[in-house]
Amino acid sequence: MARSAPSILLVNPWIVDFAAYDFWNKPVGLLSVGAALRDAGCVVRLLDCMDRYHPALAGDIAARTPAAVPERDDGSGHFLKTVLDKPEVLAAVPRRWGRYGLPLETVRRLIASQPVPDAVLVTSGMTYWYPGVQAVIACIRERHPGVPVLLGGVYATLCTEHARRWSGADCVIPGEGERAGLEAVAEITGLAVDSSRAADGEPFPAPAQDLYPVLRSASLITSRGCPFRCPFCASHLLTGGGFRTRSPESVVREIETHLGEKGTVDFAFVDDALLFRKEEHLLPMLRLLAAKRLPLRLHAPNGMHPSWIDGETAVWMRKTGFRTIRLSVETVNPDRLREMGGKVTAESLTEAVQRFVEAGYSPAELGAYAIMGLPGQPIEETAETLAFVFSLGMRVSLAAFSPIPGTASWAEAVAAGLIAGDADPLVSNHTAFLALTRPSEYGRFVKLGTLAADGNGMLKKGVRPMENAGFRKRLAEFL
Ligand code: B12
Repeated sequence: MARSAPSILLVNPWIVDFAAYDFWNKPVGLLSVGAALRDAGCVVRLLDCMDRYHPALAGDIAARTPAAVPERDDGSGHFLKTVLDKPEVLAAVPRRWGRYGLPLETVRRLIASQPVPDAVLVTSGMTYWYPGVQAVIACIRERHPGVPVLLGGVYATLCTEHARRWSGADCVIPGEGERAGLEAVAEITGLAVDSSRAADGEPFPAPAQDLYPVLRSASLITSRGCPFRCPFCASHLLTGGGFRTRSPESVVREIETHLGEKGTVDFAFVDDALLFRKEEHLLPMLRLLAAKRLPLRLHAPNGMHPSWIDGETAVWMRKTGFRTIRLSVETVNPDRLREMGGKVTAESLTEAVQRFVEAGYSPAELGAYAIMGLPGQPIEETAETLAFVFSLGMRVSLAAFSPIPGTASWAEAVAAGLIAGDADPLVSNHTAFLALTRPSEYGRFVKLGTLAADGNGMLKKGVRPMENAGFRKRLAEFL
Protein backbone atom coordinates (compact mmCIF):
# COMPACT_ATOMS: atom_id res chain seq x y z
CA MET A 1 0.00 0.00 0.00
CA ALA A 2 1.30 3.47 -0.81
CA ARG A 3 2.38 5.49 2.21
CA SER A 4 3.10 9.16 2.43
CA ALA A 5 6.56 10.67 2.88
CA PRO A 6 8.94 7.69 3.00
CA SER A 7 11.94 8.44 5.11
CA ILE A 8 15.36 7.91 3.55
CA LEU A 9 18.77 7.97 5.19
CA LEU A 10 21.67 8.92 2.91
CA VAL A 11 25.07 7.67 4.05
CA ASN A 12 28.56 8.70 2.96
CA PRO A 13 30.93 6.05 4.38
CA TRP A 14 34.37 6.48 5.87
CA ILE A 15 37.47 6.69 3.71
CA VAL A 16 39.83 3.81 4.47
CA ASP A 17 43.26 4.50 3.01
CA PHE A 18 46.91 5.33 3.72
CA ALA A 19 46.25 9.04 3.27
CA ALA A 20 43.25 11.31 2.74
CA TYR A 21 42.73 15.04 2.69
CA ASP A 22 39.53 17.04 2.60
CA PHE A 23 39.77 18.91 -0.70
CA TRP A 24 36.24 20.21 -0.15
CA ASN A 25 34.99 16.64 -0.73
CA LYS A 26 31.24 16.32 -0.62
CA PRO A 27 29.38 13.22 -1.83
CA VAL A 28 27.69 15.19 -4.60
CA GLY A 29 26.41 12.08 -6.42
CA LEU A 30 24.61 10.76 -3.34
CA LEU A 31 23.28 14.24 -2.63
CA SER A 32 21.93 14.56 -6.19
CA VAL A 33 20.08 11.30 -5.70
CA GLY A 34 18.87 12.76 -2.38
CA ALA A 35 17.62 15.88 -4.17
CA ALA A 36 15.72 13.74 -6.68
CA LEU A 37 14.14 11.74 -3.84
CA ARG A 38 13.16 14.89 -2.01
CA ASP A 39 11.59 16.26 -5.18
CA ALA A 40 9.60 13.02 -5.39
CA GLY A 41 8.23 13.53 -1.89
CA CYS A 42 10.63 11.67 0.43
CA VAL A 43 11.92 12.95 3.76
CA VAL A 44 15.68 12.78 3.38
CA ARG A 45 18.34 12.77 6.11
CA LEU A 46 22.12 12.61 5.83
CA LEU A 47 24.87 10.86 7.72
CA ASP A 48 28.24 11.90 6.31
CA CYS A 49 31.05 10.06 8.09
CA MET A 50 33.47 12.54 6.47
CA ASP A 51 31.82 15.72 7.75
CA ARG A 52 34.58 17.56 9.62
CA TYR A 53 32.06 20.15 10.77
CA HIS A 54 29.45 17.77 12.13
CA PRO A 55 27.82 19.27 15.25
CA ALA A 56 28.46 15.95 17.03
CA LEU A 57 32.09 17.04 17.04
CA ALA A 58 31.32 20.46 18.52
CA GLY A 59 34.12 21.48 20.79
CA ASP A 60 36.11 18.43 19.79
CA ILE A 61 38.46 20.09 17.35
CA ALA A 62 40.82 17.10 17.58
CA ALA A 63 38.17 15.00 15.87
CA ARG A 64 37.89 17.51 13.06
CA THR A 65 41.52 18.20 12.32
CA PRO A 66 44.45 16.47 14.02
CA ALA A 67 45.79 18.80 16.71
CA ALA A 68 49.28 18.95 15.21
CA VAL A 69 48.00 20.44 11.95
CA PRO A 70 46.69 23.99 11.91
CA GLU A 71 43.23 24.52 10.46
CA ARG A 72 43.36 26.16 7.02
CA ASP A 73 41.23 29.17 6.25
CA ASP A 74 39.80 27.90 2.95
CA GLY A 75 37.62 25.04 4.22
CA SER A 76 40.03 22.28 3.17
CA GLY A 77 41.82 20.30 5.84
CA HIS A 78 42.99 17.05 7.36
CA PHE A 79 40.63 14.35 8.57
CA LEU A 80 40.97 12.58 11.86
CA LYS A 81 42.70 9.23 11.26
CA THR A 82 42.12 6.10 13.31
CA VAL A 83 44.94 3.67 12.55
CA LEU A 84 43.75 0.15 11.71
CA ASP A 85 45.55 -3.13 11.14
CA LYS A 86 46.46 -3.50 7.50
CA PRO A 87 44.65 -6.22 5.58
CA GLU A 88 46.92 -9.11 4.57
CA VAL A 89 47.13 -8.01 0.89
CA LEU A 90 48.57 -4.65 1.98
CA ALA A 91 51.06 -6.05 4.49
CA ALA A 92 54.05 -5.16 2.29
CA VAL A 93 53.07 -1.48 1.96
CA PRO A 94 55.28 0.49 4.37
CA ARG A 95 52.61 3.00 5.41
CA ARG A 96 50.02 3.20 8.17
CA TRP A 97 46.52 2.36 7.02
CA GLY A 98 43.45 3.72 8.70
CA ARG A 99 39.92 4.96 8.82
CA TYR A 100 39.37 8.67 8.20
CA GLY A 101 36.42 10.68 9.45
CA LEU A 102 34.03 10.62 12.39
CA PRO A 103 34.93 8.24 15.22
CA LEU A 104 33.19 4.84 15.05
CA GLU A 105 31.28 5.45 18.28
CA THR A 106 30.00 8.81 17.03
CA VAL A 107 28.66 7.17 13.88
CA ARG A 108 26.99 4.41 15.92
CA ARG A 109 25.41 7.04 18.15
CA LEU A 110 24.21 9.08 15.17
CA ILE A 111 22.61 6.02 13.55
CA ALA A 112 20.87 5.15 16.83
CA SER A 113 19.56 8.68 17.27
CA GLN A 114 17.86 8.83 13.84
CA PRO A 115 14.24 7.75 13.32
CA VAL A 116 14.12 4.31 11.70
CA PRO A 117 14.27 5.00 7.94
CA ASP A 118 12.33 3.13 5.24
CA ALA A 119 15.53 2.66 3.24
CA VAL A 120 19.22 3.53 3.56
CA LEU A 121 21.13 4.75 0.49
CA VAL A 122 24.88 4.35 0.79
CA THR A 123 27.38 5.82 -1.67
CA SER A 124 30.91 4.69 -2.45
CA GLY A 125 33.98 6.64 -3.53
CA MET A 126 37.22 5.08 -4.74
CA THR A 127 36.95 1.38 -5.56
CA TYR A 128 39.61 0.61 -2.93
CA TRP A 129 37.70 2.38 -0.15
CA TYR A 130 35.22 -0.50 0.04
CA PRO A 131 36.19 -1.49 3.62
CA GLY A 132 34.64 1.82 4.74
CA VAL A 133 31.46 0.87 2.88
CA GLN A 134 31.38 -2.56 4.53
CA ALA A 135 31.99 -1.06 7.96
CA VAL A 136 29.23 1.54 7.76
CA ILE A 137 26.74 -0.97 6.35
CA ALA A 138 27.59 -3.28 9.26
CA CYS A 139 26.82 -0.41 11.69
CA ILE A 140 23.48 0.23 10.00
CA ARG A 141 22.57 -3.48 10.09
CA GLU A 142 23.47 -3.68 13.78
CA ARG A 143 20.92 -0.99 14.60
CA HIS A 144 18.28 -1.43 11.87
CA PRO A 145 18.45 -5.09 10.81
CA GLY A 146 15.23 -5.03 8.77
CA VAL A 147 15.83 -1.84 6.79
CA PRO A 148 16.84 -2.28 3.11
CA VAL A 149 20.29 -0.94 2.25
CA LEU A 150 20.97 0.20 -1.34
CA LEU A 151 24.50 0.88 -2.55
CA GLY A 152 25.61 3.05 -5.48
CA GLY A 153 28.60 5.20 -6.45
CA VAL A 154 32.04 4.70 -8.00
CA TYR A 155 32.90 1.36 -6.33
CA ALA A 156 29.38 0.02 -6.96
CA THR A 157 29.66 0.98 -10.63
CA LEU A 158 33.23 -0.15 -11.39
CA CYS A 159 33.28 -3.27 -9.17
CA THR A 160 29.61 -4.24 -9.24
CA GLU A 161 30.11 -7.98 -8.74
CA HIS A 162 32.60 -7.46 -5.92
CA ALA A 163 30.15 -5.07 -4.26
CA ARG A 164 27.25 -7.54 -4.62
CA ARG A 165 29.34 -10.21 -2.96
CA TRP A 166 31.16 -8.27 -0.25
CA SER A 167 29.53 -4.94 0.61
CA GLY A 168 26.68 -6.28 2.71
CA ALA A 169 24.11 -4.17 0.83
CA ASP A 170 20.76 -5.68 -0.19
CA CYS A 171 20.91 -4.11 -3.60
CA VAL A 172 23.83 -2.72 -5.63
CA ILE A 173 22.86 -0.13 -8.24
CA PRO A 174 25.58 0.77 -10.73
CA GLY A 175 25.61 3.97 -12.80
CA GLU A 176 23.89 7.29 -12.39
CA GLY A 177 21.38 7.06 -9.61
CA GLU A 178 18.74 9.78 -9.87
CA ARG A 179 16.37 7.56 -11.82
CA ALA A 180 17.53 4.06 -10.80
CA GLY A 181 17.75 5.02 -7.11
CA LEU A 182 14.30 6.55 -7.22
CA GLU A 183 12.82 3.49 -8.88
CA ALA A 184 14.40 1.18 -6.32
CA VAL A 185 13.13 3.31 -3.45
CA ALA A 186 9.68 3.45 -5.06
CA GLU A 187 9.60 -0.32 -5.21
CA ILE A 188 10.62 -0.69 -1.58
CA THR A 189 8.40 1.99 -0.12
CA GLY A 190 5.44 1.96 -2.49
CA LEU A 191 6.11 5.62 -3.28
CA ALA A 192 4.50 6.71 -6.52
CA VAL A 193 7.22 8.52 -8.46
CA ASP A 194 7.64 10.08 -11.80
CA SER A 195 11.28 9.18 -12.29
CA SER A 196 11.45 10.82 -15.71
CA ARG A 197 11.02 14.24 -14.16
CA ALA A 198 14.13 16.38 -14.48
CA ALA A 199 14.24 19.20 -11.95
CA ASP A 200 13.20 22.46 -13.68
CA GLY A 201 14.54 21.43 -17.07
CA GLU A 202 18.06 20.81 -15.77
CA PRO A 203 19.83 17.57 -16.83
CA PHE A 204 20.47 16.65 -13.18
CA PRO A 205 19.57 18.25 -9.86
CA ALA A 206 21.79 20.36 -7.64
CA PRO A 207 23.10 18.16 -4.80
CA ALA A 208 21.15 18.57 -1.55
CA GLN A 209 24.05 20.13 0.36
CA ASP A 210 21.57 22.07 2.49
CA LEU A 211 21.33 18.80 4.48
CA TYR A 212 24.60 19.74 6.20
CA PRO A 213 23.93 21.53 9.49
CA VAL A 214 27.17 23.46 8.92
CA LEU A 215 28.25 23.94 5.31
CA ARG A 216 31.77 25.26 5.75
CA SER A 217 32.47 24.59 2.06
CA ALA A 218 30.42 23.21 -0.81
CA SER A 219 31.16 21.25 -4.00
CA LEU A 220 29.73 22.39 -7.29
CA ILE A 221 29.10 20.00 -10.13
CA THR A 222 28.01 22.05 -13.11
CA SER A 223 28.50 19.42 -15.83
CA ARG A 224 28.79 15.67 -16.18
CA GLY A 225 30.91 13.76 -18.63
CA CYS A 226 34.18 14.36 -20.41
CA PRO A 227 34.96 14.53 -24.14
CA PHE A 228 38.28 12.71 -23.70
CA ARG A 229 38.94 9.00 -23.36
CA CYS A 230 42.25 8.96 -21.50
CA PRO A 231 43.31 5.34 -21.03
CA PHE A 232 43.77 5.64 -17.25
CA CYS A 233 40.47 7.40 -16.49
CA ALA A 234 37.08 5.89 -15.67
CA SER A 235 34.98 9.00 -16.18
CA HIS A 236 33.23 7.63 -19.30
CA LEU A 237 32.25 4.48 -17.38
CA LEU A 238 30.71 6.52 -14.58
CA THR A 239 28.85 9.21 -16.44
CA GLY A 240 26.66 7.81 -19.20
CA GLY A 241 24.82 10.04 -21.60
CA GLY A 242 27.57 12.28 -22.98
CA PHE A 243 28.52 15.76 -21.86
CA ARG A 244 25.71 17.63 -20.11
CA THR A 245 25.67 21.00 -18.42
CA ARG A 246 23.44 22.70 -15.89
CA SER A 247 22.35 26.20 -16.78
CA PRO A 248 24.61 29.00 -15.51
CA GLU A 249 21.57 30.50 -13.74
CA SER A 250 20.89 27.37 -11.68
CA VAL A 251 24.54 27.13 -10.57
CA VAL A 252 24.62 30.79 -9.55
CA ARG A 253 21.32 30.32 -7.69
CA GLU A 254 22.83 27.35 -5.84
CA ILE A 255 25.84 29.44 -4.79
CA GLU A 256 23.65 32.33 -3.61
CA THR A 257 21.42 29.97 -1.64
CA HIS A 258 24.31 28.40 0.29
CA LEU A 259 25.95 31.79 0.84
CA GLY A 260 22.66 33.29 2.07
CA GLU A 261 21.47 30.38 4.22
CA LYS A 262 24.71 28.91 5.54
CA GLY A 263 27.26 31.67 4.96
CA THR A 264 29.31 29.36 2.71
CA VAL A 265 32.04 31.21 0.81
CA ASP A 266 34.34 28.34 -0.28
CA PHE A 267 33.05 26.47 -3.33
CA ALA A 268 34.94 23.76 -5.22
CA PHE A 269 34.14 22.82 -8.81
CA VAL A 270 34.40 19.05 -9.23
CA ASP A 271 33.48 18.79 -12.93
CA ASP A 272 35.46 16.35 -15.05
CA ALA A 273 35.95 18.92 -17.82
CA LEU A 274 35.09 22.33 -16.40
CA LEU A 275 36.45 24.20 -19.42
CA PHE A 276 34.82 22.13 -22.16
CA ARG A 277 32.54 24.35 -24.30
CA LYS A 278 33.40 27.20 -21.99
CA GLU A 279 31.88 29.82 -24.29
CA GLU A 280 28.45 28.33 -23.63
CA HIS A 281 29.01 27.18 -20.08
CA LEU A 282 31.78 28.36 -17.75
CA LEU A 283 32.22 31.88 -19.15
CA PRO A 284 28.52 32.85 -19.02
CA MET A 285 28.41 31.39 -15.51
CA LEU A 286 31.42 33.43 -14.38
CA ARG A 287 30.09 36.64 -15.96
CA LEU A 288 26.81 36.18 -14.14
CA LEU A 289 28.67 35.52 -10.91
CA ALA A 290 31.00 38.50 -11.34
CA ALA A 291 28.01 40.82 -11.81
CA LYS A 292 26.72 39.74 -8.37
CA ARG A 293 30.00 40.70 -6.67
CA LEU A 294 29.72 37.91 -4.12
CA PRO A 295 32.49 37.45 -1.52
CA LEU A 296 33.53 33.97 -2.75
CA ARG A 297 36.63 31.81 -2.73
CA LEU A 298 36.42 29.37 -5.63
CA HIS A 299 38.49 26.25 -6.07
CA ALA A 300 39.24 23.95 -9.01
CA PRO A 301 40.95 20.94 -7.34
CA ASN A 302 40.52 18.69 -10.40
CA GLY A 303 43.17 19.20 -13.07
CA MET A 304 42.00 21.61 -15.76
CA HIS A 305 43.09 21.29 -19.35
CA PRO A 306 45.85 23.93 -19.91
CA SER A 307 45.23 24.47 -23.62
CA TRP A 308 41.67 25.59 -22.86
CA ILE A 309 42.93 28.48 -20.74
CA ASP A 310 42.88 31.69 -22.71
CA GLY A 311 43.20 35.31 -21.58
CA GLU A 312 39.46 35.77 -21.18
CA THR A 313 39.02 32.65 -19.04
CA ALA A 314 41.92 33.60 -16.77
CA VAL A 315 40.53 37.13 -16.30
CA TRP A 316 37.03 35.91 -15.38
CA MET A 317 38.45 33.32 -13.01
CA ARG A 318 40.40 36.07 -11.29
CA LYS A 319 37.38 38.38 -11.13
CA THR A 320 35.12 35.75 -9.57
CA GLY A 321 37.59 34.76 -6.85
CA PHE A 322 39.27 31.52 -7.95
CA ARG A 323 41.91 30.68 -5.33
CA THR A 324 42.79 27.07 -6.11
CA ILE A 325 43.82 26.45 -9.69
CA ARG A 326 45.16 23.06 -10.68
CA LEU A 327 46.21 22.24 -14.22
CA SER A 328 46.95 18.80 -15.64
CA VAL A 329 50.41 18.38 -17.10
CA GLU A 330 50.82 14.62 -16.43
CA THR A 331 54.39 14.45 -17.81
CA VAL A 332 56.84 16.33 -20.03
CA ASN A 333 57.59 13.24 -22.09
CA PRO A 334 55.95 13.94 -25.50
CA ASP A 335 55.76 10.25 -26.49
CA ARG A 336 53.92 9.34 -23.34
CA LEU A 337 51.64 12.36 -23.68
CA ARG A 338 50.70 11.09 -27.11
CA GLU A 339 50.05 7.59 -25.70
CA MET A 340 47.80 9.13 -23.06
CA GLY A 341 45.61 10.82 -25.64
CA GLY A 342 47.77 13.78 -26.70
CA LYS A 343 45.61 16.44 -25.11
CA VAL A 344 48.29 18.22 -23.08
CA THR A 345 51.70 19.57 -24.04
CA ALA A 346 54.40 21.21 -21.96
CA GLU A 347 54.03 24.35 -24.13
CA SER A 348 50.33 24.60 -23.37
CA LEU A 349 51.14 24.64 -19.66
CA THR A 350 53.67 27.46 -20.16
CA GLU A 351 51.09 29.47 -22.06
CA ALA A 352 48.35 28.85 -19.51
CA VAL A 353 50.64 30.12 -16.74
CA GLN A 354 51.31 33.27 -18.79
CA ARG A 355 47.58 33.90 -19.19
CA PHE A 356 47.04 33.54 -15.44
CA VAL A 357 49.97 35.85 -14.67
CA GLU A 358 48.56 38.48 -17.05
CA ALA A 359 45.24 38.15 -15.19
CA GLY A 360 46.96 38.98 -11.88
CA TYR A 361 47.95 35.60 -10.39
CA SER A 362 51.45 34.83 -9.24
CA PRO A 363 52.72 31.50 -10.64
CA ALA A 364 53.13 30.22 -7.06
CA GLU A 365 49.34 30.39 -6.65
CA LEU A 366 48.94 27.85 -9.46
CA GLY A 367 49.46 24.10 -9.25
CA ALA A 368 50.08 21.30 -11.74
CA TYR A 369 49.36 17.59 -11.48
CA ALA A 370 52.18 15.31 -12.57
CA ILE A 371 51.76 11.58 -12.77
CA MET A 372 54.22 9.06 -11.37
CA GLY A 373 54.57 5.32 -11.47
CA LEU A 374 52.89 4.60 -14.79
CA PRO A 375 53.93 1.14 -15.96
CA GLY A 376 57.27 1.59 -17.71
CA GLN A 377 57.59 5.23 -16.64
CA PRO A 378 61.00 5.85 -15.07
CA ILE A 379 61.25 7.98 -11.95
CA GLU A 380 63.60 10.32 -13.88
CA GLU A 381 60.69 11.32 -16.11
CA THR A 382 58.63 12.43 -13.12
CA ALA A 383 61.67 14.31 -11.76
CA GLU A 384 62.03 16.10 -15.11
CA THR A 385 58.35 17.02 -15.01
CA LEU A 386 58.82 18.34 -11.49
CA ALA A 387 61.81 20.43 -12.64
CA PHE A 388 59.77 21.82 -15.54
CA VAL A 389 56.79 22.76 -13.37
CA PHE A 390 59.02 24.37 -10.74
CA SER A 391 60.92 26.26 -13.45
CA LEU A 392 57.60 27.94 -14.28
CA GLY A 393 57.37 29.00 -10.64
CA MET A 394 54.24 26.95 -9.98
CA ARG A 395 53.52 24.24 -7.41
CA VAL A 396 53.36 20.56 -8.20
CA SER A 397 51.13 17.74 -6.96
CA LEU A 398 52.37 14.26 -7.69
CA ALA A 399 49.57 11.80 -8.45
CA ALA A 400 50.53 8.13 -8.25
CA PHE A 401 49.12 6.03 -11.06
CA SER A 402 46.81 3.19 -10.17
CA PRO A 403 44.82 1.11 -12.63
CA ILE A 404 41.03 1.44 -12.46
CA PRO A 405 38.84 -1.57 -13.34
CA GLY A 406 37.25 -1.28 -16.77
CA THR A 407 39.82 1.15 -18.22
CA ALA A 408 42.38 0.49 -20.98
CA SER A 409 45.20 0.96 -18.43
CA TRP A 410 43.66 -1.78 -16.28
CA ALA A 411 43.69 -4.22 -19.21
CA GLU A 412 47.32 -3.30 -19.94
CA ALA A 413 48.35 -3.73 -16.30
CA VAL A 414 46.67 -7.15 -16.22
CA ALA A 415 48.35 -8.16 -19.51
CA ALA A 416 51.72 -7.02 -18.13
CA GLY A 417 51.20 -9.17 -15.02
CA LEU A 418 51.18 -6.13 -12.71
CA ILE A 419 47.78 -6.95 -11.26
CA ALA A 420 45.49 -9.98 -11.43
CA GLY A 421 42.26 -9.55 -13.40
CA ASP A 422 40.30 -10.58 -10.32
CA ALA A 423 42.54 -8.79 -7.80
CA ASP A 424 41.20 -7.44 -4.53
CA PRO A 425 40.47 -3.74 -5.32
CA LEU A 426 42.64 -2.88 -2.31
CA VAL A 427 45.84 -3.60 -4.24
CA SER A 428 44.90 -0.96 -6.81
CA ASN A 429 45.05 1.74 -4.14
CA HIS A 430 47.42 4.32 -5.61
CA THR A 431 49.84 4.13 -2.69
CA ALA A 432 49.68 0.35 -2.58
CA PHE A 433 50.05 -0.17 -6.32
CA LEU A 434 53.27 1.83 -6.41
CA ALA A 435 54.70 0.08 -3.35
CA LEU A 436 53.68 -3.38 -4.54
CA THR A 437 54.70 -3.11 -8.18
CA ARG A 438 57.87 -1.01 -7.76
CA PRO A 439 59.10 -2.17 -4.32
CA SER A 440 62.81 -1.53 -4.95
CA GLU A 441 62.13 2.04 -6.09
CA TYR A 442 59.40 2.87 -3.60
CA GLY A 443 61.79 4.65 -1.21
CA ARG A 444 62.97 6.91 -4.04
CA PHE A 445 59.38 7.74 -5.01
CA VAL A 446 58.72 8.76 -1.40
CA LYS A 447 61.89 10.91 -1.46
CA LEU A 448 60.74 12.57 -4.68
CA GLY A 449 57.39 13.26 -3.01
CA THR A 450 59.19 14.95 -0.10
CA LEU A 451 61.23 17.00 -2.54
CA ALA A 452 58.04 18.14 -4.30
CA ALA A 453 56.53 19.14 -0.94
CA ASP A 454 59.71 21.04 -0.01
CA GLY A 455 59.67 22.86 -3.36
CA ASN A 456 56.03 23.83 -2.80
CA GLY A 457 56.98 25.08 0.68
CA MET A 458 59.75 27.25 -0.80
CA LEU A 459 57.32 28.77 -3.30
CA LYS A 460 55.00 29.69 -0.46
CA LYS A 461 57.87 31.66 1.07
CA GLY A 462 58.57 33.39 -2.23
CA VAL A 463 61.64 31.30 -3.18
CA ARG A 464 61.78 29.62 -6.59
CA PRO A 465 63.08 26.07 -6.07
CA MET A 466 64.94 25.93 -9.38
CA GLU A 467 66.86 29.08 -8.45
CA ASN A 468 68.05 27.45 -5.24
CA ALA A 469 71.33 25.51 -5.53
CA GLY A 470 70.52 23.14 -2.64
CA PHE A 471 67.20 22.19 -4.19
CA ARG A 472 68.70 21.70 -7.65
CA LYS A 473 71.34 19.42 -6.14
CA ARG A 474 68.71 17.26 -4.44
CA LEU A 475 66.71 17.08 -7.66
CA ALA A 476 69.82 16.19 -9.68
CA GLU A 477 70.00 12.89 -7.76
CA PHE A 478 66.90 11.83 -9.69
CA LEU A 479 67.81 13.06 -13.15
C1 B12 B 1 35.76 15.25 -7.96
C2 B12 B 1 36.76 14.11 -7.99
C3 B12 B 1 37.82 14.16 -7.09
C4 B12 B 1 37.97 15.27 -6.06
C5 B12 B 1 37.12 14.92 -4.81
C6 B12 B 1 36.27 16.07 -4.42
C7 B12 B 1 34.88 15.65 -4.06
N1 B12 B 1 34.02 16.58 -4.02
O1 B12 B 1 34.59 14.50 -3.84
C8 B12 B 1 39.49 15.23 -5.76
C9 B12 B 1 40.19 16.24 -6.66
C10 B12 B 1 39.91 15.50 -4.33
C11 B12 B 1 39.83 13.81 -6.22
C12 B12 B 1 40.97 13.16 -5.84
C13 B12 B 1 41.34 11.90 -6.27
N2 B12 B 1 40.71 11.15 -7.19
CO1 B12 B 1 39.01 11.65 -7.95
N3 B12 B 1 37.49 12.08 -8.94
C14 B12 B 1 36.64 13.05 -8.92
C15 B12 B 1 35.62 12.92 -10.08
C16 B12 B 1 36.11 13.82 -11.22
C17 B12 B 1 34.19 13.25 -9.82
C18 B12 B 1 33.51 12.53 -8.67
C19 B12 B 1 32.16 13.09 -8.57
O2 B12 B 1 31.88 13.89 -7.70
N4 B12 B 1 31.31 12.73 -9.54
C20 B12 B 1 30.01 13.29 -9.73
C21 B12 B 1 28.91 12.50 -9.11
C22 B12 B 1 27.58 13.10 -9.56
O3 B12 B 1 28.97 11.18 -9.51
P1 B12 B 1 28.97 9.95 -8.48
O4 B12 B 1 29.54 10.30 -7.19
O5 B12 B 1 29.54 8.79 -9.19
O6 B12 B 1 27.41 9.71 -8.24
C23 B12 B 1 26.50 9.24 -9.22
C24 B12 B 1 26.41 7.71 -9.29
O7 B12 B 1 27.58 7.05 -8.90
C25 B12 B 1 25.23 7.39 -8.45
N5 B12 B 1 25.35 7.20 -7.02
C26 B12 B 1 26.24 7.68 -6.14
N6 B12 B 1 25.96 7.26 -4.90
C27 B12 B 1 24.85 6.52 -4.97
C28 B12 B 1 24.14 5.83 -4.00
C29 B12 B 1 23.00 5.10 -4.38
C30 B12 B 1 22.25 4.34 -3.37
C31 B12 B 1 22.59 5.06 -5.74
C32 B12 B 1 21.39 4.28 -6.16
C33 B12 B 1 23.33 5.74 -6.71
C34 B12 B 1 24.44 6.47 -6.32
O8 B12 B 1 24.38 8.47 -8.69
C35 B12 B 1 25.13 9.67 -8.76
C36 B12 B 1 24.43 10.66 -9.63
O9 B12 B 1 24.12 10.13 -10.88
C37 B12 B 1 35.76 11.40 -10.44
C38 B12 B 1 35.46 11.07 -11.89
C39 B12 B 1 33.98 10.87 -12.11
N7 B12 B 1 33.47 11.38 -13.18
O10 B12 B 1 33.28 10.27 -11.31
C40 B12 B 1 37.20 11.12 -10.03
C41 B12 B 1 37.61 9.72 -9.51
C42 B12 B 1 36.55 9.24 -8.54
N8 B12 B 1 38.86 9.98 -8.79
C43 B12 B 1 39.74 9.05 -8.99
C44 B12 B 1 41.06 9.09 -8.47
C45 B12 B 1 42.02 8.00 -8.94
C46 B12 B 1 41.47 10.08 -7.57
C47 B12 B 1 42.85 10.16 -6.88
C48 B12 B 1 43.31 8.87 -6.27
C49 B12 B 1 43.86 10.72 -7.86
C50 B12 B 1 45.30 10.62 -7.35
N9 B12 B 1 46.06 9.67 -7.88
O11 B12 B 1 45.70 11.38 -6.53
C51 B12 B 1 42.59 11.23 -5.78
C52 B12 B 1 42.38 10.54 -4.43
C53 B12 B 1 41.86 11.43 -3.36
C54 B12 B 1 41.97 10.90 -1.99
N10 B12 B 1 42.77 9.91 -1.65
O12 B12 B 1 41.30 11.43 -1.16
C55 B12 B 1 39.18 7.93 -9.84
C56 B12 B 1 38.67 6.72 -9.03
C57 B12 B 1 39.61 5.54 -9.02
C58 B12 B 1 39.09 4.38 -8.31
N11 B12 B 1 39.89 3.35 -8.29
O13 B12 B 1 38.02 4.34 -7.78
C59 B12 B 1 38.06 8.66 -10.61
C60 B12 B 1 36.93 7.75 -11.07
C61 B12 B 1 38.71 9.40 -11.81
C62 B12 B 1 39.50 8.51 -12.74
N12 B12 B 1 40.76 8.70 -12.81
O14 B12 B 1 38.94 7.68 -13.39
N13 B12 B 1 38.89 13.31 -7.03
